[in-house]
Amino acid sequence: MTDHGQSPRGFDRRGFLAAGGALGSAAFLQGLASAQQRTVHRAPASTAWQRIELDLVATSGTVQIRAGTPTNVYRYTGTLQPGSLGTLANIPGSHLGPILFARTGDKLVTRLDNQLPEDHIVHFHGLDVPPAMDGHPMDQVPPGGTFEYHFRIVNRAGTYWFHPHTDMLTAEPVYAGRAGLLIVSDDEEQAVPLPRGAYDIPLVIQDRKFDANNQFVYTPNAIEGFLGDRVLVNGFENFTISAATRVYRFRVINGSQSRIYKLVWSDGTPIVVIGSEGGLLGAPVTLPYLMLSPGERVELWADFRSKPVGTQITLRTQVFLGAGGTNGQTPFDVAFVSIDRAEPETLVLPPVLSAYTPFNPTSAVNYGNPRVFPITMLMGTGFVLNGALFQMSAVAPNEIVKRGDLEIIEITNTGAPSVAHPIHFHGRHFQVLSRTNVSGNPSYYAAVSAGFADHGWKDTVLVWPGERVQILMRYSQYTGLFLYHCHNLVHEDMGMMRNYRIDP
Ligand SMILES: [Cu+2]
Repeated sequence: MTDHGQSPRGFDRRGFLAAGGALGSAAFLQGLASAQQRTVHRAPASTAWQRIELDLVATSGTVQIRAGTPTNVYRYTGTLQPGSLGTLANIPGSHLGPILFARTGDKLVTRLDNQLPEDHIVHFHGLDVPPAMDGHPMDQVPPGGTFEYHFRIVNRAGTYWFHPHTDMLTAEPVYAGRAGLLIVSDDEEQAVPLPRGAYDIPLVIQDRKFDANNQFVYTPNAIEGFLGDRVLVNGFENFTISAATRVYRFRVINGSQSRIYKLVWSDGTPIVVIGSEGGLLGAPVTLPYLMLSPGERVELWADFRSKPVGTQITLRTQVFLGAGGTNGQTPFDVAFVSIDRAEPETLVLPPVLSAYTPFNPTSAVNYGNPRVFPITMLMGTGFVLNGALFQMSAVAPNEIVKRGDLEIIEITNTGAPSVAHPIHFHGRHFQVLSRTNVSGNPSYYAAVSAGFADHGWKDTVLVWPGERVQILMRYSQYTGLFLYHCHNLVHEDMGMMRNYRIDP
């Protein structure tokens, strides 16, 4: 521990906070590395699937995020039933978690126990599950209630997460601390020479505001949503990674309410993306910067082998304009990498990461006639999708689709005030087909458009003001009601959410 202190005891406020952040990070990383080591030694999924039984309690508590008074939080605590072969990492000192490691094909049985004084339901974000297991608000349970999820993980390896999806009560519980990760592996992913264990690190980025007594302050508004004045990673301030001269795999999750990030490395190294919401890309993609909106995830390849020991590199978000309100107008240091030891490294960036075939748009059943969902604003209510506020179980005629169909969906953001919206579809992952800046400010657009995280399998897509974005989605084999909504959680709670229905 470095002593930054100037007081006689060596602990001024700044020094204590810096050390606290680093210690929190160290404990987090250590716990995670050992959990991952245990996970990768499991029997391959191709020979046997495993039954994972997870008890998940939605509860409240306090965590020591900053010096002084602990912060009151909402959180999940997780316990695996004996005999479960998945691996669970609870994150000491963080409001986030737990992190469940599983494999494609595993049967996941989750018992949610709502020990909070409000209704609650959990959604496993990114998983292709039957509607009854999707955490629809119609399934939310009252205080003291329980809900049992039982489904097979059919998704490929990737970084998924779970969070509340309660009717009009998603944003604030997530803000108060409720969110966890589900990291899925499979044979294809295991066969790729990538950083693993202590070199494979999730970074959950969330902005927050604290009052003078270290409590979270929540001040949402209808336009920009909620923007904090500091950025936490994995629940810690000044999240610092004590790194070797090795290659790291960072799984970056934007778990913020509303904040969009324009991520860069402080030393000018380009951003190398190897994965998206639905796991590994077909091939690595190099970007000058990366736009990451709430709900979006990427996996980054970060190669520190040529950095001298003693180098400090920062993952930063840069200023950009035009996203709505003040979103993007403040730069932040997000996470710190301190390269403090030399280690040999043999990994090279694989030119091929996975079997990935782009859909052929001419194969879509509605080629030439996309299904259009406009973003507009209803006066007196807020932003809406497809012209109407969320209705618990209703669908409009143009929200009924057919199981297994490949379709082009077009989301337009040309009829509402200039606010960017991350649009998330439950059910199957999709591919981004095209973007057209129809009416957006060209200079604002030019400063962000080279960094959209559009590659690979997606479940959330950022739709910029003035844009028309087309995606290609093959609907799930599961029939029934699924949600699509804005992942600006404040907008979602205000009704920027609709059902679509998959018919047989
Ligand atoms: Cu929105």
